[in-house]
This record gives sequence, C-alpha cells and structure tokens, in this order.
Amino acid sequence: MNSASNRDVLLVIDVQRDFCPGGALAVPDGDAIVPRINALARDFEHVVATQDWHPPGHSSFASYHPGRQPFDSVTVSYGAQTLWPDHCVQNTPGAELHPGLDLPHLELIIRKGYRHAIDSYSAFRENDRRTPTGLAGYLRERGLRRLLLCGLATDFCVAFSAIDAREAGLEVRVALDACRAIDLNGSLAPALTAMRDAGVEL
Ligand code: VGL
Ligand code: ZN
Repeated sequence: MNSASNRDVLLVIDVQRDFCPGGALAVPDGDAIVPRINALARDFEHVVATQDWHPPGHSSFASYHPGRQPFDSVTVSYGAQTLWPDHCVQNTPGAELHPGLDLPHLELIIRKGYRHAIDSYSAFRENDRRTPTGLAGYLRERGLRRLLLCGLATDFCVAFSAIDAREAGLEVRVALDACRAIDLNGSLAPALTAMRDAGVEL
C-alpha cells in the first residue's frame, strides 16, 4: 500500500559504507538509519539516491593539501571548504551504498563530487553553487514535486540538498529519525535552523 502520491519521491542521501561506523568518514550511528530508510521506501513509488563519488586525490581531501589535517577549513576558488579524510573514492568498497539498504525500486543514483576541484554536498548543486547535478531537471521532467529526504549527514549533504530543493521550488520534508549528523564544531543546530528558515518541514 502506497501512502505517498506518485508526485512524491524519497531522496536517500549518501548512505555509503564510508559514512557508517568502520568507514573513512564515519557518522556516529550512521548505519542505525538503514532499517528506517528501508521501511520508508516501502511507502514510496519513487526512490532516488545520491552517492558521494570522488576521484583519488580529490581537492576536498586533507591529504591533497600539504600540512593540513582533516576537518581544517581552507579557502578555495568558491570560498570556504572543509577538508575531510579520504572517503568515497570511486570504485572502492567505501563508496558503495550500504549493503543493508533494501531498495529494489531505486530508480536513479545521482553521483556527485566527481570533479577534482569542486566538492558537492548538495544533491542539486556542487559547492561552487553553480554546477548543477541534473537532479532538478530529472524531477521536473518526471513531475516529482514533493521530496522526503533521509540519509547522511544531516548537517552537510542532507541540509544542503533540502535547502537547494526548496530553491528549486519543491515541497521538502526531512525525516530526521532517518538521518544522522556529523555535528562538526556544533554544525547541526545552525543546519536545522537554516532548513527551517528555507521552508523545510522537519
Ligand atoms: C558528506 C562530507 C564530505 C556528506 C560528503 O555526505 O554529508 N560530508 N562529503
Ligand atoms: Zn565527500
């Protein structure tokens, strides 16, 4: 029984091995959301996922910046960029979607962060805030206007995606019980505020 309408889509953000306990950029308790996401997906006709997908030596990796440590912030061409441990490298096990996901009807996987010089938190736009991923066009063409977001991490890729989805004119809800945060230097509280201010239903 589908309670969601055929204009609804479940958008599953970056539920990948590297963002789960044991992974390179583990989000605390990140894998705890997998059963919740599987249950949500059973109510949706349309399910789309994102996959963080970096080339080796990506510019968001601290290892690319001599003398820098993970979680430092640097200034790049498009502004401030947090540096991360090497994670979600293309075609490595860490980049795989979590093996516990049960999404047989997953219809699209949007990969992001594959340009060396630009990181991408949002499912819609890369961190230069200009380069589109194509997701807004896909949703528009398919008549999918209402999003429910879940995944990792609440305060980075989920928040950026939710806010950009509002800007694209979509109705947006975030299932917080199906998300987990990094909370880097208290980043969760302002991310929740920014989502609310953008008209995201939490
Ligand atoms: C993410 C940091 C770096 C995320 C991705 O999925 O929230 N965070 N790359
Ligand atoms: Zn990344």
